[in-house]
Amino acid sequence: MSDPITMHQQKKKYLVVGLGITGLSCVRFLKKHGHEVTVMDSRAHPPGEAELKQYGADVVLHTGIFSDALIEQAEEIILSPGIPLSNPCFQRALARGQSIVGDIELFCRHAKAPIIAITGANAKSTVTDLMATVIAQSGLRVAMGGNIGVPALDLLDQPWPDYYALELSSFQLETTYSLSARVACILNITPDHMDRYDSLQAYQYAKQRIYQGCEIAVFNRDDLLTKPLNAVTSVSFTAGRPAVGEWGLRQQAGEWYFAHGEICVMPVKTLALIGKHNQLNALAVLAMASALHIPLSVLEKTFATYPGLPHRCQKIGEYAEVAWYDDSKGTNVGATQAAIEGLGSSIQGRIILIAGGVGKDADFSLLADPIHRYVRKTILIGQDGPIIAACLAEKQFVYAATLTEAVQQAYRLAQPGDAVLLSPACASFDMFKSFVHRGEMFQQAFLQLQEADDEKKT
Ligand code: UMA
Repeated sequence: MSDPITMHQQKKKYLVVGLGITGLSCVRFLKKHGHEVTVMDSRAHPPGEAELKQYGADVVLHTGIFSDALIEQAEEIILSPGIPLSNPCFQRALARGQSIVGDIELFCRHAKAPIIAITGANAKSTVTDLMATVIAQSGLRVAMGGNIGVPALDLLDQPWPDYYALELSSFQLETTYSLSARVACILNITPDHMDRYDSLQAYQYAKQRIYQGCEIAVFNRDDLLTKPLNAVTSVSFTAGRPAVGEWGLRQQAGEWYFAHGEICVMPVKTLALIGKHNQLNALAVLAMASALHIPLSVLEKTFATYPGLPHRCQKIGEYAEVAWYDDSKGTNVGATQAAIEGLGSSIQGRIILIAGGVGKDADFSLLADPIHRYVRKTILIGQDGPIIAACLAEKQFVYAATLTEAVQQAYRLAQPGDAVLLSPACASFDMFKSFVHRGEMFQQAFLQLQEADDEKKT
């Protein structure tokens, strides 16, 4: 199975730390190139244990406490993103002068096409996917991966594309040194993963590594933490009026436009995705795509049809003049607030909201105002439905025992021009396996409702 060693190198002794999907992709890649690989994972039975066997008996897996002795033997250590570099074993290895890199660094050393790199605390999957769709629609070949779920090294098994579109997490960026992206973008930086970083600044510094060696940096003018800390050619976007050379929003004759400097380039209503947050996402894509000289006509066509990622304010259909949206990924109050405000301000009627589940001690009173402004009725499900109810007036909500019952009630309560929105503001595991499962059940119940209704009519 081994290809000749092509990695500007000879056979080397690697230690792969972590056997999740990243670790497995590293083993696959290194073995394919004829290297010697040992694996170490702190878990007794890491997820990749069974699959590892197919890479040969010589790939030994060590589980349990990380061993300094094993680390010392390695010529290079490949660290999975879930393991912090701050772990004392790896700090000792660095002090000894050992090289510790991540899968993205390995990828960058071998990738033969320019990289579009995207990070942010929120929306990085949507922007990466939209950007990849724009590139594909322009007739170029694109391979997408990274934190979005396809390990970057797996992309090297595909024919060379014209561009790689990578979603990168701060964890991945910590161990990446040779990114040198054609375009690198930080969408936003708000506190996240504070169990891993000492401060917001430490998190910001990890994210800022995306700009290292890039040709063009794209940043969010409304979020100064995203602004490159070092001198680099940059383009910014803003939800406000854009300055010369910048991307933003302008109003002309009562209509809102995506604008470049003073020029209105496309009506905002072209974008099928709803909400202010998605307008910012589109502006980031406009900034990146224009840096790649992709024609506006391609962006217009893609924006008009791009449906978004599943379960993120995804329009799943229209029935009886009511639009239905699956925002099962709305697992916290902030996400549901954004979904209600984004959808509420863009429809003629009002929202029938389905919410509830495992509330994780959140402050649901923050939902009272958007619900008051945009929601006709809230249908509460799940374990913490009553906690949400406590923040609402009695006439504002009803309970449903199951999601299917909630869907049926929503259908009865909705009026033409309204929208039904599943955005639970809660985790799903009281009733479902995951937010994906919850979204799928919602979509299934919506289909069944239409079938049952159509049968009645015939
Ligand atoms: N772990 C141990 N001991 C080990 C190794 C791992 O306890 O020895 C734990 C980690 O602490 C972590 C979990 O196992 O909780 C998974 O870690 P991993 O590095 O093995 O993860 P992978 O399966 O390789 O998945 C990773 C990303 N996961 C993380 O960064 C935690 C995936 O992003 C990514 O899709 C995948 O690589 C491919 O690039 C997920 C994620 O949650 C979606 N990312 C975070 C986010 O988006 O906020 C950063």
